[in-house]
Amino acid sequence: SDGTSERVRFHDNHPTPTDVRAEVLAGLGQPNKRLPPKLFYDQAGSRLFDAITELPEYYPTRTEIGILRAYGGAMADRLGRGCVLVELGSGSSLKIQTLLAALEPQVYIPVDISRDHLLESAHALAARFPLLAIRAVCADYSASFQLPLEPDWPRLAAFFPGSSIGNFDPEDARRFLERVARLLGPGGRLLIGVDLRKDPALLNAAYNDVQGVTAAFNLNLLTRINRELEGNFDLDAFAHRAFFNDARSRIEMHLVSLAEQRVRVSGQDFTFREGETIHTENSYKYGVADFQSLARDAGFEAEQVWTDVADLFSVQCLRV
Ligand code: AVI
Repeated sequence: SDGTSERVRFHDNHPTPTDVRAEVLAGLGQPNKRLPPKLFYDQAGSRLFDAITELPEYYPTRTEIGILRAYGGAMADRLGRGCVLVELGSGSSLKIQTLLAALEPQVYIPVDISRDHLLESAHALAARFPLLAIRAVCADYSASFQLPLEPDWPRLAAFFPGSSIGNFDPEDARRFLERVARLLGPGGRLLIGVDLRKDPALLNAAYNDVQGVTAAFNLNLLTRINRELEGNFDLDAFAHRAFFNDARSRIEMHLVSLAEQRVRVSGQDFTFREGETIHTENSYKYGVADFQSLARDAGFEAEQVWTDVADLFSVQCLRV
Protein backbone atom coordinates (compact mmCIF):
# COMPACT_ATOMS: atom_id res chain seq x y z
CA SER A 1 0.00 0.00 0.00
CA ASP A 2 1.21 3.56 -0.61
CA GLY A 3 -0.39 4.55 2.69
CA THR A 4 -2.62 7.20 1.16
CA SER A 5 -5.89 5.40 1.77
CA GLU A 6 -5.14 5.10 5.51
CA ARG A 7 -4.40 8.79 5.78
CA VAL A 8 -7.61 9.92 4.06
CA ARG A 9 -10.78 9.56 6.11
CA PHE A 10 -14.10 10.39 4.55
CA HIS A 11 -17.00 12.03 6.38
CA ASP A 12 -20.29 12.39 4.60
CA ASN A 13 -22.63 15.15 5.82
CA HIS A 14 -25.11 14.15 3.10
CA PRO A 15 -25.67 17.65 1.70
CA THR A 16 -29.16 18.19 0.30
CA PRO A 17 -28.84 17.85 -3.49
CA THR A 18 -29.82 20.93 -5.46
CA ASP A 19 -33.37 20.69 -6.81
CA VAL A 20 -32.41 21.97 -10.26
CA ARG A 21 -35.97 21.88 -11.59
CA ALA A 22 -37.45 23.83 -8.67
CA GLU A 23 -34.68 26.44 -8.74
CA VAL A 24 -34.83 26.95 -12.50
CA LEU A 25 -38.62 27.24 -12.64
CA ALA A 26 -38.66 29.64 -9.68
CA GLY A 27 -35.89 31.80 -11.17
CA LEU A 28 -37.42 32.01 -14.64
CA GLY A 29 -40.81 32.76 -13.06
CA GLN A 30 -39.56 36.01 -11.47
CA PRO A 31 -40.42 39.39 -13.05
CA ASN A 32 -36.63 39.86 -13.35
CA LYS A 33 -35.59 36.43 -14.53
CA ARG A 34 -32.57 34.90 -12.85
CA LEU A 35 -30.73 31.61 -12.44
CA PRO A 36 -28.45 30.67 -9.51
CA PRO A 37 -24.73 30.69 -10.44
CA LYS A 38 -24.14 27.34 -8.74
CA LEU A 39 -25.91 25.78 -11.75
CA PHE A 40 -22.93 26.76 -13.94
CA TYR A 41 -20.84 23.91 -12.58
CA ASP A 42 -22.00 20.76 -14.32
CA GLN A 43 -19.25 18.71 -15.97
CA ALA A 44 -18.98 20.92 -19.06
CA GLY A 45 -19.30 24.09 -16.98
CA SER A 46 -16.55 23.04 -14.57
CA ARG A 47 -14.25 22.41 -17.54
CA LEU A 48 -15.14 25.80 -19.02
CA PHE A 49 -14.42 27.46 -15.68
CA ASP A 50 -10.99 25.80 -15.59
CA ALA A 51 -10.38 27.21 -19.09
CA ILE A 52 -11.48 30.68 -17.88
CA THR A 53 -8.84 30.62 -15.14
CA GLU A 54 -6.15 30.30 -17.83
CA LEU A 55 -7.40 33.10 -20.10
CA PRO A 56 -5.05 36.06 -20.57
CA GLU A 57 -7.85 38.46 -19.57
CA TYR A 58 -8.91 36.55 -16.44
CA TYR A 59 -6.33 37.84 -13.95
CA PRO A 60 -7.79 36.59 -10.59
CA THR A 61 -6.53 32.99 -10.53
CA ARG A 62 -2.95 33.57 -11.59
CA THR A 63 -2.69 36.74 -9.50
CA GLU A 64 -3.90 34.96 -6.37
CA ILE A 65 -1.50 32.05 -6.95
CA GLY A 66 1.32 34.58 -7.34
CA ILE A 67 0.41 36.19 -4.01
CA LEU A 68 0.21 32.79 -2.27
CA ARG A 69 3.62 31.81 -3.64
CA ALA A 70 5.24 35.12 -2.72
CA TYR A 71 3.87 35.36 0.84
CA GLY A 72 3.09 31.76 1.81
CA GLY A 73 5.65 31.88 4.62
CA ALA A 74 4.16 35.01 6.20
CA MET A 75 0.67 33.56 5.80
CA ALA A 76 1.75 30.36 7.56
CA ASP A 77 3.10 32.47 10.44
CA ARG A 78 -0.29 34.13 10.81
CA LEU A 79 -2.33 30.94 10.59
CA GLY A 80 0.02 29.06 12.92
CA ARG A 81 2.20 26.23 11.61
CA GLY A 82 0.93 22.80 12.56
CA CYS A 83 -2.67 23.99 12.80
CA VAL A 84 -5.77 22.19 11.56
CA LEU A 85 -6.52 23.59 8.11
CA VAL A 86 -10.07 23.60 6.73
CA GLU A 87 -10.52 24.40 3.05
CA LEU A 88 -13.98 25.59 2.04
CA GLY A 89 -14.69 24.29 -1.47
CA SER A 90 -11.62 22.23 -2.32
CA GLY A 91 -11.55 22.89 -6.04
CA SER A 92 -8.17 24.53 -6.16
CA SER A 93 -5.37 22.01 -5.82
CA LEU A 94 -2.62 24.39 -6.95
CA LYS A 95 -3.56 26.98 -4.34
CA ILE A 96 -3.81 24.55 -1.45
CA GLN A 97 -0.47 23.01 -2.39
CA THR A 98 1.35 26.34 -1.99
CA LEU A 99 -0.23 26.72 1.42
CA LEU A 100 0.33 23.12 2.60
CA ALA A 101 4.01 23.34 1.78
CA ALA A 102 4.45 26.46 3.93
CA LEU A 103 1.99 25.62 6.71
CA GLU A 104 2.59 21.91 7.34
CA PRO A 105 -0.78 21.51 9.04
CA GLN A 106 -1.35 18.59 11.41
CA VAL A 107 -4.63 17.80 9.69
CA TYR A 108 -6.14 19.05 6.44
CA ILE A 109 -9.96 19.10 6.15
CA PRO A 110 -11.19 19.75 2.61
CA VAL A 111 -14.93 20.50 2.51
CA ASP A 112 -16.70 20.11 -0.82
CA ILE A 113 -20.17 19.35 -2.09
CA SER A 114 -18.90 17.07 -4.87
CA ARG A 115 -18.09 13.63 -3.42
CA ASP A 116 -16.10 12.39 -6.42
CA HIS A 117 -14.07 15.51 -6.82
CA LEU A 118 -13.38 15.64 -3.08
CA LEU A 119 -12.08 12.08 -2.84
CA GLU A 120 -10.03 12.29 -6.00
CA SER A 121 -8.22 15.44 -4.90
CA ALA A 122 -7.82 14.19 -1.29
CA HIS A 123 -6.02 11.05 -2.47
CA ALA A 124 -3.87 13.03 -4.90
CA LEU A 125 -2.79 15.34 -2.06
CA ALA A 126 -2.15 12.42 0.30
CA ALA A 127 0.24 10.97 -2.27
CA ARG A 128 2.07 14.30 -2.57
CA PHE A 129 2.23 15.11 1.14
CA PRO A 130 3.21 11.85 2.89
CA LEU A 131 2.98 13.25 6.43
CA LEU A 132 -0.43 14.84 6.07
CA ALA A 133 -3.60 13.43 7.70
CA ILE A 134 -6.70 14.26 5.69
CA ARG A 135 -10.34 14.29 6.79
CA ALA A 136 -12.41 14.87 3.67
CA VAL A 137 -15.87 16.25 4.42
CA CYS A 138 -18.65 16.09 1.87
CA ALA A 139 -20.87 19.05 2.78
CA ASP A 140 -22.41 22.21 1.37
CA TYR A 141 -20.24 24.93 2.87
CA SER A 142 -22.82 27.58 2.02
CA ALA A 143 -25.24 25.88 4.45
CA SER A 144 -24.37 24.94 8.03
CA PHE A 145 -22.25 21.81 8.44
CA GLN A 146 -20.27 19.79 10.99
CA LEU A 147 -16.52 19.21 11.11
CA PRO A 148 -14.97 15.97 12.42
CA LEU A 149 -12.86 17.62 15.13
CA GLU A 150 -11.02 15.96 17.98
CA PRO A 151 -10.62 17.54 21.41
CA ASP A 152 -6.80 17.56 21.48
CA TRP A 153 -6.38 19.25 18.12
CA PRO A 154 -4.66 22.61 17.83
CA ARG A 155 -6.47 25.70 16.67
CA LEU A 156 -8.36 25.92 13.42
CA ALA A 157 -7.57 27.91 10.32
CA ALA A 158 -9.75 28.11 7.22
CA PHE A 159 -8.82 28.81 3.62
CA PHE A 160 -11.38 30.23 1.20
CA PRO A 161 -9.58 31.22 -2.01
CA GLY A 162 -10.71 32.28 -5.47
CA SER A 163 -12.85 35.27 -4.49
CA SER A 164 -15.78 32.88 -4.25
CA ILE A 165 -17.00 35.29 -1.57
CA GLY A 166 -17.59 37.74 -4.46
CA ASN A 167 -20.38 35.56 -5.82
CA PHE A 168 -22.45 36.13 -2.64
CA ASP A 169 -24.51 39.28 -2.27
CA PRO A 170 -22.95 41.35 0.56
CA GLU A 171 -25.68 40.43 3.05
CA ASP A 172 -25.22 36.70 2.31
CA ALA A 173 -21.44 37.17 2.45
CA ARG A 174 -21.78 38.63 5.96
CA ARG A 175 -23.99 35.75 7.09
CA PHE A 176 -21.58 33.22 5.59
CA LEU A 177 -18.60 34.85 7.33
CA GLU A 178 -20.51 34.84 10.64
CA ARG A 179 -20.94 31.08 10.32
CA VAL A 180 -17.26 30.60 9.50
CA ALA A 181 -16.30 32.71 12.55
CA ARG A 182 -18.50 30.54 14.78
CA LEU A 183 -16.99 27.39 13.27
CA LEU A 184 -13.41 28.58 13.88
CA GLY A 185 -13.96 29.87 17.40
CA PRO A 186 -11.87 32.48 19.25
CA GLY A 187 -8.33 32.81 17.92
CA GLY A 188 -9.23 31.01 14.67
CA ARG A 189 -7.97 32.50 11.42
CA LEU A 190 -9.53 32.76 7.98
CA LEU A 191 -7.33 33.25 4.92
CA ILE A 192 -9.60 34.51 2.16
CA GLY A 193 -9.05 35.57 -1.46
CA VAL A 194 -10.90 38.77 -2.35
CA ASP A 195 -10.92 40.36 -5.80
CA LEU A 196 -10.44 44.13 -5.69
CA ARG A 197 -12.13 47.14 -7.28
CA LYS A 198 -10.11 48.40 -10.23
CA ASP A 199 -10.26 50.07 -13.64
CA PRO A 200 -13.61 48.91 -15.10
CA ALA A 201 -11.88 48.29 -18.45
CA LEU A 202 -9.85 45.48 -16.85
CA LEU A 203 -12.93 44.04 -15.15
CA ASN A 204 -15.03 44.16 -18.31
CA ALA A 205 -12.24 42.46 -20.28
CA ALA A 206 -11.92 39.68 -17.68
CA TYR A 207 -15.59 38.73 -18.15
CA ASN A 208 -15.71 39.34 -21.93
CA ASP A 209 -12.70 37.39 -23.18
CA VAL A 210 -12.00 37.53 -26.90
CA GLN A 211 -12.01 33.73 -27.26
CA GLY A 212 -15.58 33.62 -25.96
CA VAL A 213 -14.92 31.09 -23.20
CA THR A 214 -16.88 33.12 -20.63
CA ALA A 215 -19.74 33.42 -23.11
CA ALA A 216 -19.72 29.63 -23.57
CA PHE A 217 -19.65 29.21 -19.76
CA ASN A 218 -22.70 31.47 -19.40
CA LEU A 219 -24.63 29.92 -22.32
CA ASN A 220 -23.88 26.40 -21.02
CA LEU A 221 -26.60 27.06 -18.42
CA LEU A 222 -29.15 26.91 -21.23
CA THR A 223 -27.59 23.74 -22.66
CA ARG A 224 -27.82 22.20 -19.21
CA ILE A 225 -31.49 23.18 -18.83
CA ASN A 226 -32.27 21.81 -22.30
CA ARG A 227 -30.65 18.51 -21.39
CA GLU A 228 -31.78 18.06 -17.79
CA LEU A 229 -35.19 19.71 -17.86
CA GLU A 230 -36.45 19.06 -21.36
CA GLY A 231 -35.92 22.69 -22.28
CA ASN A 232 -36.00 24.09 -25.80
CA PHE A 233 -33.80 27.18 -25.46
CA ASP A 234 -32.44 28.22 -28.87
CA LEU A 235 -28.81 28.95 -28.11
CA ASP A 236 -28.53 31.28 -31.10
CA ALA A 237 -31.36 33.41 -29.75
CA PHE A 238 -29.49 34.35 -26.54
CA ALA A 239 -26.21 36.18 -26.04
CA HIS A 240 -23.71 36.57 -23.21
CA ARG A 241 -23.60 40.02 -21.59
CA ALA A 242 -21.25 41.01 -18.76
CA PHE A 243 -20.59 44.51 -17.45
CA PHE A 244 -19.30 46.28 -14.37
CA ASN A 245 -22.10 47.90 -12.35
CA ASP A 246 -20.13 50.63 -10.61
CA ALA A 247 -22.86 51.72 -8.17
CA ARG A 248 -23.06 48.18 -6.78
CA SER A 249 -19.39 47.40 -7.35
CA ARG A 250 -20.07 44.16 -9.14
CA ILE A 251 -19.72 42.44 -12.47
CA GLU A 252 -23.14 41.30 -13.61
CA MET A 253 -23.55 38.43 -16.03
CA HIS A 254 -26.74 38.07 -18.02
CA LEU A 255 -28.11 36.08 -20.94
CA VAL A 256 -29.90 38.48 -23.29
CA SER A 257 -32.83 37.38 -25.41
CA LEU A 258 -32.12 38.51 -28.98
CA ALA A 259 -35.78 38.30 -30.01
CA GLU A 260 -39.27 38.12 -28.62
CA GLN A 261 -39.68 34.41 -27.97
CA ARG A 262 -41.30 31.68 -25.96
CA VAL A 263 -39.30 28.89 -24.32
CA ARG A 264 -40.58 25.67 -22.77
CA VAL A 265 -38.84 24.20 -19.73
CA SER A 266 -40.08 21.09 -17.94
CA GLY A 267 -43.57 21.57 -19.32
CA GLN A 268 -43.83 25.28 -18.47
CA ASP A 269 -43.79 28.22 -20.89
CA PHE A 270 -41.74 31.37 -20.37
CA THR A 271 -41.95 34.39 -22.63
CA PHE A 272 -39.08 36.76 -23.35
CA ARG A 273 -39.19 40.28 -24.75
CA GLU A 274 -36.42 41.24 -27.16
CA GLY A 275 -33.58 42.52 -24.96
CA GLU A 276 -34.94 40.94 -21.78
CA THR A 277 -32.25 39.21 -19.72
CA ILE A 278 -31.75 36.30 -17.36
CA HIS A 279 -29.41 37.49 -14.60
CA THR A 280 -26.99 34.60 -14.02
CA GLU A 281 -24.22 35.89 -11.74
CA ASN A 282 -22.84 38.73 -9.67
CA SER A 283 -19.15 38.99 -8.90
CA TYR A 284 -18.56 41.68 -6.28
CA LYS A 285 -15.31 43.63 -6.23
CA TYR A 286 -14.26 45.15 -2.90
CA GLY A 287 -11.96 47.90 -1.73
CA VAL A 288 -9.68 46.54 1.02
CA ALA A 289 -11.30 48.76 3.67
CA ASP A 290 -14.82 47.86 2.49
CA PHE A 291 -14.14 44.17 2.78
CA GLN A 292 -12.58 44.60 6.20
CA SER A 293 -15.65 46.40 7.43
CA LEU A 294 -17.87 43.59 6.11
CA ALA A 295 -15.60 41.09 7.93
CA ARG A 296 -15.83 43.12 11.17
CA ASP A 297 -19.62 43.11 10.92
CA ALA A 298 -19.37 39.30 10.79
CA GLY A 299 -17.24 39.10 13.95
CA PHE A 300 -13.72 39.07 12.50
CA GLU A 301 -10.76 41.34 13.09
CA ALA A 302 -8.66 42.23 10.05
CA GLU A 303 -5.13 40.99 10.69
CA GLN A 304 -3.13 41.33 7.48
CA VAL A 305 -3.63 41.91 3.75
CA TRP A 306 -1.36 40.77 0.91
CA THR A 307 -1.79 42.07 -2.63
CA ASP A 308 0.03 41.91 -5.95
CA VAL A 309 2.01 44.96 -7.11
CA ALA A 310 -0.84 46.16 -9.35
CA ASP A 311 -3.43 45.83 -6.53
CA LEU A 312 -5.63 43.58 -8.65
CA PHE A 313 -6.33 40.94 -6.00
CA SER A 314 -5.96 40.47 -2.25
CA VAL A 315 -5.44 37.60 0.15
CA GLN A 316 -6.61 38.63 3.60
CA CYS A 317 -6.02 37.10 7.00
CA LEU A 318 -8.94 37.59 9.42
CA ARG A 319 -8.96 36.61 13.08
CA VAL A 320 -11.97 35.67 15.20
C1 AVI B 1 -15.95 31.44 -9.22
N1 AVI B 1 -16.03 32.90 -9.32
C2 AVI B 1 -15.16 33.55 -8.32
C3 AVI B 1 -15.81 33.41 -10.68
C4 AVI B 1 -15.87 34.96 -10.70
O1 AVI B 1 -14.96 35.55 -11.26
O2 AVI B 1 -16.80 35.51 -10.12
C5 AVI B 1 -16.84 32.86 -11.65
C6 AVI B 1 -16.74 33.44 -13.03
N2 AVI B 1 -17.73 33.94 -13.72
C7 AVI B 1 -17.31 34.34 -14.90
N3 AVI B 1 -16.02 34.18 -14.96
C8 AVI B 1 -15.63 33.57 -13.82
